[in-house]
Amino acid sequence: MESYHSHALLPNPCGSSLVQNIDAPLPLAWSILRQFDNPQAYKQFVRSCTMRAGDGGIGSIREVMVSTCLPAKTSMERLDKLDDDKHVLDFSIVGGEHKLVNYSSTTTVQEKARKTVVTQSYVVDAPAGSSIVDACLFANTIIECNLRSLAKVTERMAAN
Ligand code: A8S
Repeated sequence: MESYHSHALLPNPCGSSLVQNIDAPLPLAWSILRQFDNPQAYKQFVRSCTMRAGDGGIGSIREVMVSTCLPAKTSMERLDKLDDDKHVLDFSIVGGEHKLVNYSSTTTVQEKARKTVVTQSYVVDAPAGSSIVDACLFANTIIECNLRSLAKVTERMAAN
């Protein structure tokens, strides 16, 4: 599983890996996470999402509208990998109005003692005019929120 999180090195990248435990079955967590056309199912800062190419399979492109509270407006994102057997999802940011340059990420889901462990790793380049450390701190904060929200949503569904 760890080999999925080794990203190719970009010119000036930084990256990180975040882990979230979910007290719910893996298939439920994966069913929410795998919907590339519905990121707002758990991503709190996503206002809406429009498919620009494809219907949610590999190569699909979505345009995400970001909440007004953030220093970003839109993000164009491509699904690079979706493996329903190994539970791996890769996507890259290919455009939009925000500061994450050359961002690409891998998310894996694993089962541990009837619970679920989600790991999301990413790489990103330093944006013009702000430091790589700031870019990483920002990305980490968003991803931590997303993963916590995924846990909440999944656990709530499991309880019903
Ligand atoms: C993800 C991870 C991130 C998404 C960030 C880091 C983003 O959607 C938000 C604000 C931005 O400035 C960049 O897995 C961008 O979605 C919430 C629009 C890409």
